[in-house]
Amino acid sequence: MSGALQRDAAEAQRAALIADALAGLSAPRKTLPCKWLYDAEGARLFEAITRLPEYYPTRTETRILTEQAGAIAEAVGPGAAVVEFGPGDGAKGALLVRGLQVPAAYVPVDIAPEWLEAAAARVAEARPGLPVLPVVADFTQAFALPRRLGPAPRLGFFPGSTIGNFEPTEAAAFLRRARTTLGAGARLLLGADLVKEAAVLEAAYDDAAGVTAAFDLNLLHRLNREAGADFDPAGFRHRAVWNPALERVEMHLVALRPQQVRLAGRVFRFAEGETIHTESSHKYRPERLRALAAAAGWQAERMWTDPARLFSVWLLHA
Ligand code: AVJ
Repeated sequence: MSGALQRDAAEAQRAALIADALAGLSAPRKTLPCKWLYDAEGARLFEAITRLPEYYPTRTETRILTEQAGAIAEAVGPGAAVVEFGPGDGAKGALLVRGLQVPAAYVPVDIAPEWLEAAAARVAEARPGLPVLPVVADFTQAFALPRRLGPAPRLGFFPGSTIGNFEPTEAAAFLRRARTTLGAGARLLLGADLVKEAAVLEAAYDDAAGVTAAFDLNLLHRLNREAGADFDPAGFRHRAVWNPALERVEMHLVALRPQQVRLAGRVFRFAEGETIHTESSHKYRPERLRALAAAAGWQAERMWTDPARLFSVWLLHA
């Protein structure tokens, strides 16, 4: 991108952050969309989270993808065009295409072009000669696949339990759109974290080393940096709580004392103990995941899990 275009994109992003913050902090129960957790510092902290002893999802899913690589390849068959929604650093995409039987292409899809390059390079290295066709798009909206894919059977890939960040109705909408994007006869390999003991879940989102707390509190630093707010991050603490009725872990920033914060010419008041809800991570019982998929036009073909049944990897077909 040219310098001017990059500045326009950054300015549009700042305006969207301010609009979301004004709306979220005006709500009766204060909230902020979790996507704003992932600036450069947030992405660095999330990467550190994936290596924490308490945070089991990344290593468990990687273990399932590694140990079941043969079964996955067999179920998918040869010649698949792999379309990954939000490839991150490409580590899981590389793991997948390395195990598949002669994949036709790898298509990483992300709104941030700088992330796509890293993922594309990593997968190209894992499978030399495989066509890699990055697409810059917001995968929560409709987008077109590259024409060059031709009639190769599509395999969508959405690992990491990122689906858990969506509200259930948004998750169903995403799955329906993915089905439309991938087309008739497509498959989808989907990672979903499973419901388990509250203590295990809460520790995974509130680790002893405080990395997740720093990740959550970075949102206030970001609002100060990019939206001109005057949060005192020391006036808040991170809390992770399992909500058994909604089967999700919620992250909140809790005000430690009454305080007020200025943002874009407005003043927001916090009572002691009042929270900003910053992220939800939904966990899925297998029967609920199957029902969610079915409501969006997908049939469950296979489900793989680990011996402790912490995490699930699904192969769905349209
Ligand atoms: C990136 C959505 C998979 O919900 O487990 C981890 C984000 N937040 N710790 C998750 C997250 C705090 C993560 N996902």
